[in-house]
Amino acid sequence: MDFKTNLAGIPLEHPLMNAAGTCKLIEGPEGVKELARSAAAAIMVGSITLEPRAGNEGDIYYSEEHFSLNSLGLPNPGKLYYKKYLPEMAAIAYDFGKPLFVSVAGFNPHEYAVLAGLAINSGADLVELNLSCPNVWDNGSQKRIACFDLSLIQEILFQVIERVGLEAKLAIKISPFSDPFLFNELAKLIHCQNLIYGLNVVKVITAVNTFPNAISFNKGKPVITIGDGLAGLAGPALKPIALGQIRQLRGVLPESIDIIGVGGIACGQDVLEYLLVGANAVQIGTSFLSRGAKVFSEILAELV
Ligand code: RRO
Repeated sequence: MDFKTNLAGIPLEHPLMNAAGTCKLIEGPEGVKELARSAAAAIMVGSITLEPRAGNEGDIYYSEEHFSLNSLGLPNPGKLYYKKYLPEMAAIAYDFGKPLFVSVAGFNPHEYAVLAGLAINSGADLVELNLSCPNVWDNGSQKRIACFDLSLIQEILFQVIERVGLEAKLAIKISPFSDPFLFNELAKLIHCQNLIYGLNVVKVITAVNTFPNAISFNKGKPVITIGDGLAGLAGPALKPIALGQIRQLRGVLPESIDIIGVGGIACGQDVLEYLLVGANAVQIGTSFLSRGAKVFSEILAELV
């Protein structure tokens, strides 16, 4: 059976790839090589930030049968590292005939623009603007999650386009929206941008990032030890939420904007459900972390 697909015109052998935040666990070009050798159809690197970040300290990842929680805090070696190694990563992906995608996370619109420019100049086929990291804490207060502030999204897109031009393939990754009206507002923003520039500026939406600020206890103590125990929820519990998000997005977006589904995919049936609600491709996070790179061939075999 043929599961060929494409994202923003980039052909993919099938819809499966890793979610952002998973490649960097195997650091650098070696991580990309492992994914290149796996059955994943594309390779996602990042999220990357301007400055190197050690990430949060303490118990920052927890996983059980029904969900995972994380408060990693954007650990990554920063812009200078990626300036040196991204071209090599892109070359590895190219050698294996796979596209390289890069997820970027700024702390303001200028940083998104600089990082998107770095990714494109280093050979990335697509830049995923991570507008939805829930886990950045500063002196006990949480940084605003960008996707909930539509004027901030607008400014980020404006500065990114100024930097990378209209040819660059841009995706945005959002958190789950519990207010259904927000989908209309996001679609309107995207529509206005398209009118201004005369083409699809955002070519792909990745839905969804982890559900922010979940908490779970073990023996009376939060399993995550930073941010009062609050952390991003992923895994099987996120799947029905993510499927609903994609169905709603598909209802308000033009067909020309593609959707990557992500949340709790663990088997071929899960992928089919994502395709049924309108996803063009899917990303695998929690299952990749627990099962390793063989997860792509296992799920692909079930799908076929
Ligand atoms: O690094 C993280 O804590 C993190 C990120 Br950047 C993200 O986008 N989503 C998430 O659940 N964790």
